[in-house]
Amino acid sequence: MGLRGSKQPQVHVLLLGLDNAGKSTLLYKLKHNACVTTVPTIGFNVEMLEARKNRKNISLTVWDVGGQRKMREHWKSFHQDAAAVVFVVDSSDRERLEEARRELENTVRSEQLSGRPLIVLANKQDVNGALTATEIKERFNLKRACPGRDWFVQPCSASTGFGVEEAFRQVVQMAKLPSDSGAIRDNIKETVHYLRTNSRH
Ligand code: G3D
Ligand code: MG
Repeated sequence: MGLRGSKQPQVHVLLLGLDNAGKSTLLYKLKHNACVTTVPTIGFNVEMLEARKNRKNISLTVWDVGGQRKMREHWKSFHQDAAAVVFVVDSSDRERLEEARRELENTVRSEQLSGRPLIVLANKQDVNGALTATEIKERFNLKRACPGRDWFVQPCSASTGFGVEEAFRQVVQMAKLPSDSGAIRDNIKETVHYLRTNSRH
């Protein structure tokens, strides 16, 4: 079914975080819980998921564009349409925690993403010695980093599924519905087309 034919609101969500944080695993888990349509991976992963918000069915398009760092500049208008940002952290990787913090800082500083709700996933909670959600919140100093923005830290394990549904519900609850969903539908189609023609890997 073409995207254009769908009447329900479409929102898109960016799935960000360092490599190895668990983004693809999380997307796979979500897909098996709630997937409607999938688009093949072409240097990035994208899944469409169904949800209910404000007593309406909505379509959530979750974009995992981790491998597309070099194309970031091309994503500006696309970022402007993001209903929410999900930032996945490997809570068991203390060595890269500072790198993750810096990456998150860059993300929240991005003008295109200003004011977008932020859901930080403290992933890999199944690993012994993983930092808790509270520890991540404190290490990342989220209170200070996120003035004027809704944010939430959810502990989860993309491998076991612990916390994944809660994370998804939180994303749906915090995502901002677009006032003009038609514009976003077109944008998704254009973006997929753009990535298909420009992906080099
Ligand atoms: P990315 O897409 O963010 O780069 P991936 O990360 O989803 O590819 O995951 C990177 C590695 O972390 C994978 O291991 C994956 O199985 C593992 N992983 C993801 N989420 C969890 C989790 O919640 N707990 C644990 N223990 N491992 C997790 P491999 O070994 O396949 O590279
Ligand atoms: Mg990946």
